[in-house]
Amino acid sequence: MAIVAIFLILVLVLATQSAYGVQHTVGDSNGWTNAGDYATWAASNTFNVGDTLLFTYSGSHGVNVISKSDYDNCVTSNALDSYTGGTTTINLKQPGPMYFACPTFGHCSTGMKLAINVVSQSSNSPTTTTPSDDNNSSPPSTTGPPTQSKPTTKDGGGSTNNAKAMVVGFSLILAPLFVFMC
Ligand SMILES: [Cu+2]
Repeated sequence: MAIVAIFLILVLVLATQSAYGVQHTVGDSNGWTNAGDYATWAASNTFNVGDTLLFTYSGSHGVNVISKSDYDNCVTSNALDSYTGGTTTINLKQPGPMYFACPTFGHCSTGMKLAINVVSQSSNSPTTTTPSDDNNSSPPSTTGPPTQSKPTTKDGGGSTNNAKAMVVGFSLILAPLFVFMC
């Protein structure tokens, strides 16, 4: 019965996350390290308002939220927000660019920095997105069905729909399992 309970909790967690947005694990399975390529990682993700960033890192690292000029110059002493502890979740609350860097000396300059552009998911305000750079020509995501185009500002919610489809799929797999075990 414990296994069933774990499955149900898993489904619940997935369902909750799909309702509140997609969680982007920074660096995917590699996490937040000084060996990552976060420009490439950011380009392969679409960040919508309501999504979250998950930083996972070892004790020698941290996460600072910084300004664009500090990002460009790898200055981490004026952090807007600063996080430590190995697991940091950032809620993407508003559209626009966000900048992060590790405050440990030397890490930002060796690539431990991340710039993302958060886009508005609502279709009724398409003009509020992409304030500065026009980098929306990011390569198609490797996840998701190939027939579905990359969600744009006009066609928001695609990734959320993907997550919902995943939950439905999960449930379809788990339902017979659940019946079988009871
Ligand atoms: Cu670091």
